[in-house]
Amino acid sequence: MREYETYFLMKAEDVPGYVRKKLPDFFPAGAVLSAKEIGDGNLNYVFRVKDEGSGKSIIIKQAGEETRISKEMRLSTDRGRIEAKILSIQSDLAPGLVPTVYSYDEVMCAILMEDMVGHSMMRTGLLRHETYPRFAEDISTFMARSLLLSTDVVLDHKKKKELVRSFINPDLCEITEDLVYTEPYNDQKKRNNVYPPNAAFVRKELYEDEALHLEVAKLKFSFMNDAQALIHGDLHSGSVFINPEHTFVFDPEFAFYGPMGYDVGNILANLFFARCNGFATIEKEGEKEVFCNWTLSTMVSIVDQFTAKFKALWKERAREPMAKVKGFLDYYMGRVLADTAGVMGLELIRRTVGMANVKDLTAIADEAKRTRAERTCILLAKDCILHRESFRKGADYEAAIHRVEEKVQKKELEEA
Ligand code: SR1
Ligand code: MG
Repeated sequence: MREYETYFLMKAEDVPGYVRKKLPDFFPAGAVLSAKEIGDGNLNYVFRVKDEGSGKSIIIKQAGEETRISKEMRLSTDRGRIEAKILSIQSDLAPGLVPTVYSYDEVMCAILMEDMVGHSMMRTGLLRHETYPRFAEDISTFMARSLLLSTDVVLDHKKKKELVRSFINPDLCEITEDLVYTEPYNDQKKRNNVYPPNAAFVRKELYEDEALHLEVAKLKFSFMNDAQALIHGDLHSGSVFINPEHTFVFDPEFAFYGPMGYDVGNILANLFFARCNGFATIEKEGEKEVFCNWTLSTMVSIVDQFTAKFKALWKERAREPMAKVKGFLDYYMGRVLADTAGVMGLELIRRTVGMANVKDLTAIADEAKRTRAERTCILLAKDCILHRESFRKGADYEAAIHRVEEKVQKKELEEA
C-alpha cells in the first residue's frame, strides 16, 4: 500500500487507499470503495469516495502544482491549507452553511471533507433553470456573518492582524488581479476569450474607455490594499452546492483579507448570468418568466437582506469604540455597497470577455442571442462600475437591469 508520505498528484485509483490510511475509521472495515474524479473547476482535483454498501461517502480535494485551465499557470499548493483553515473559521461564523472539514493533509495538500449529499452545484442547477427559494436567505446570512465577524469592528485588532498574516494568498490574489482587474480592459497577456461577433463592441466599450479604466484602477487598488474582512474570494455559483431547502458554500481557496463587496458583487453577477441564460434559452414563455423573475427578485433580496442582517449584527457585536460613533455604520455600509456594485460589474465583464468564461453565456447556442446577452452584461457592468455610489438598495439593481435590457432590445429593433 502507498504511504502518501511525499506529494504526488493522485488519480482516482489512489484515493480509496488514501482515505483508509488518513481516516481509518471513516468507512467500515471490508467496505467496497469506489472513487471518481468529479471536479469541474479551473484549479484542483476533487474526488468522491463512496462505500457502495452503505452509501456513505467523502470528498477529497487535492491542490495540483499547475492549474487545470492552463498548464503554464503554476500555483503554490499552500492554497489547500488556506482553504481548510477558512472552512473551519466560516463553519464557526456561519454554522451549517459550509461543509465540515474532517482533516487537512499538508504533505498531499489534500482536504478530506463532508460530501454535500443531496445538493447540486448551483451553476449546474441554474443551467437547468431550477430555482432555489432559500438561497437569498442563506447566502445573505453567510455573507453578513462570515464577513462582518472577521473585521476590526468586532475582533481584537491583534487577533485580526494575525489572521491577515495567515491568510496572505499571493498566487491566488495575483490571478484575480490579472484576470478580474486588468486583462479584460487591455488583453495585455492575449488570454481574453472574446466572442467574435462582439469583438468591435468589446474594443470600444472596454479597451478604449479611459473613464472606465480609471474606475477599475481605483477598484483594483481597493482589492489589493483594503484588508477589511476575511473574504471567500471566489463566491460564484460554482462555489455553492444547493437544493431548495439548503445551501452550502465551499471552495474558498482564493480567501484573503480584502474588501467584502468582492463576495457580494460576485454572487449578484453570477445570478445575472443565470438570468441571461434563461432569457436566451428557455422556450416556454411562462417558464422563462418564472425563472428570470426569480433570478431578479433573488438579487434584490440578497442586497436588502445582506444590508439588514449586517446592520443588525453590527449593533449586536461591534466592539471597537470608534465604530460605535454615530454615522459610522452608515458610512461603512455605503462603502461596502459601492464596492459590491463595482465588483458585480467587474465580474460581469471578466466572465464575458476574459480568460475564465461562464457556461451560462458560452452555452447559448444562438449567435444573436449570445451576442445580445453579452452586450447586456457589459453595459450593465459599466453602469455598476461607473455609478457604483448610487447602487444602495435591491431596487437600484432592479431599475438598472430593466434599463439596460430595454436599451439593448431597443438598439436591436433599430438595427433590424
Ligand atoms: C486560472 S483560474 C481562473 C478562475 O477560476 C477560479 O474559479 C477563479 O474564479 C479564477 O479567476
Ligand atoms: Mg473554485
